[in-house]
Parts: sequence; C-alpha cells; structure tokens
Amino acid sequence: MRIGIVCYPTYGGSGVVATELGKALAERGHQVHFISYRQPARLEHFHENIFYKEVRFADYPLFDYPPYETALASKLVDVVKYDKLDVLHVHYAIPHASVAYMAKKILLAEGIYIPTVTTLHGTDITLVGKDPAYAPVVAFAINKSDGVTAVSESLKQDTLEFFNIKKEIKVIPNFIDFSRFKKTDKDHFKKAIAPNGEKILIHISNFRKVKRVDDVVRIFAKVRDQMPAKLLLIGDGPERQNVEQLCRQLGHCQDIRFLGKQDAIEELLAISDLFIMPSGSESFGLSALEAMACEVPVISSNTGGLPEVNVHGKTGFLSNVGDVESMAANALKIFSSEKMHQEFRANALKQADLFNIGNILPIYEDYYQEVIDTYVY
Ligand code: GMT
Repeated sequence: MRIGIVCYPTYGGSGVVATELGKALAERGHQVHFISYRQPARLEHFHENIFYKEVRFADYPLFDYPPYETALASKLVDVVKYDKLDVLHVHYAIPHASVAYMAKKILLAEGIYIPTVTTLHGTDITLVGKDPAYAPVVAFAINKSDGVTAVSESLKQDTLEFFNIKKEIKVIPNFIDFSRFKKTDKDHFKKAIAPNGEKILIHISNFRKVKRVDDVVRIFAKVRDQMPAKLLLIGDGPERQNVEQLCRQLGHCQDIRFLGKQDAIEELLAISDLFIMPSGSESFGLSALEAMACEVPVISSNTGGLPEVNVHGKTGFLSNVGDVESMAANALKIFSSEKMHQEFRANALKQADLFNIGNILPIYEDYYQEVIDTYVY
C-alpha cells in the first residue's frame, strides 16, 4: 500500500506512535509518506520505503497566524495526487482530520478518490477537542473520516460521550517495539546515578500541567523520607520551572536530576526501578508501556486508559488522581520486598507483550484495507 501519515513532529505521544507505525509499515514493504511541518522526532534513519514531505507555509505581514491548515491541505492534495496514495492516515484530530476532509473534497473535484483514517490520541478529545473553540469542527471531521480509531477503550467512550459521533470507532491500542524497548545491562550507568544502590524512580513527560509532575516530586519526597532513592525527570515543558522550585521547597534537590529531552530513553528505563505517572488525564500512557517493556513497574493514577495498560496489583498500582499519599505508599510497598519487586517486573514485561508491535501492526493493515474496500465517495 501507499500510505500517507500526517502527524505532529514533536516529542508528544501521537507523533511517536505515528512515526513508529510508519517505520514498521515501511519495514513490511509498504510505501510510507510522512507529511509534517518538521521532520518527526523519531524519524532518524534512511529507509528505502520512507518519504518525508515537509509542509511549508509562507509567512506574510498580514498574518498574525500563518494559515497552517491551508498549507497542509495543499500539501496533502499534492502528495496524494503525485505519489498516488491509497490511504491517508492522520494522527491527532485537530486540525488534521478536518484538513484531510478538505483535501479529500478538493481531490474529489478532480476525480481522485482518497479514503482517510483518523486516529484519536487523547487531548484532541479530552482537553483541546472539548473546547467550544474547536468542538463543532472536531465532531464533523470525525464523522467525515472514512475510518476512525482510538488508542484505548476509554478514549473511545470519552469521544462518544462528548460528541455526537455516528461513525464506528475502532480501538487499536498503542504498541511497543521490543527490538528497542527491552531491559539491557547498564550497570555502570546505574552506579553513576545511584552509587550506593539507591532505588531509581523515573518520570518521562512533556511537563504539561496534565502530567502533574509536581505530584511526582511530592511522591518522591515521601519515598525519600523513608529510604535512599533517586528521581530522574526526563522531558521538558511549561511546568519545568515550577517543578524545579518545588524540589527546592521540599529540600530534595540533591536526589533529583532533571535530564531534559532525551533520545535514548530505553537506556534510562534500563536502570530504573519504578515509573511514576500521576497524570490528571491520560488516554493510554505510552511512556508507561515503554517502561513496562523495560521491566519497570508503574505507579500511576487510574484516569482514562491507564487501567488498560497498568494492571493494579500486578504490574504496578493505580490510585485516584492527586492521591500522592496512596501513590507513595504503593511505591514503598513495592520496594519493601525484593521478591514482590521482581514479580512486578516480570508481570510488567508480560503485560507489555500484549501490545507487541507484531500483534498490533496487522490490525492497522487490515483496517486500512477494509477502509479502502468500503470507501464510499
Ligand atoms: O500526553 C501528551 O501530552 C501527548 C499526547 C499527544 O497526543 O501527543 O499524548 C496522547 O497520545 C499518546 C499516544 O497515543 C497517549 O499515550 C497519551 O496518553 C495521550 N495523552 C493524554 O491523553 C494526556
């Protein structure tokens, strides 16, 4: 198949999923065209089946906001037409689903037919999508997509609850590539971070408010009050300064390391003992899955799709959003017994295997084919 993939190129989960999906499809022999305004973060290497089409938008003094949607729609028209795509798969509804619809209509006027698939990732529904500034367009564009997928059952239910959706939404969960995410021996690295055998807690996110990184620090402070431990904070974003301030207030700066944006996160996960994800909203929690693939148990909130990934009492523990007492107690519980910690590590790996890319990729391939075969224009 010739597949166009539209995504945000940033470190966000939707861009990561889109890029990893495209790379895996290319590996299976499909021709994949990434269409974005910058090279996606995880699109690092050359592959004969991968093409990158950059959306460029001319600036003009009249524009306070350059018309990204118009530029993207034009690019989609161009790529579909000249690269003869079979299907367009857009990740993150805003504005990609409505732009895909516009491109489809333009092409139709020229007698070219292109089915579109929209994947809903989370905040495009639960935070941004619900905003009255976007909601009518989001609902319309979802209904006009030829195929719609959501990354968890919870996100599907949220979408049906918030919007009047007539389209069938297929749940295709996010996936993990075990050739990259697996526990490797990085003991020398571990010794550098935790020279006295301290437990290493880790959090990875884009430091937006919804991630509640301040809760991560509060949980860590409670754990640190009881035992030697270190905290690795990976990523960057708007909350970083507040979080740094909180570390100072709580007096644990010497045990907390801010490492900023990192590419080789599997190496950091390889030395970690516990992953902390206290999010206020989370449709899936891809970074928790990446941790589990590296045999790291997860302490998380029980919001959104997290219970579909992290199994309470097996791969980690779930608590109500904001209940840092419970999350810290659960972390200490896991650390209280080496036997339990090892069991949780093994369970995490087993659960992550359910999301093995080898299981999920064929679901996408079949779905593309179904959408192409049933496309009504
Ligand atoms: O979580 C973010 O801030 C990034 C966001 C995105 O769309 O890039 O992530 C969403 O999509 C990920 C991939 O499907 C999911 O794993 C995340 O749970 C989801 N984030 C939220 O729902 C907050």
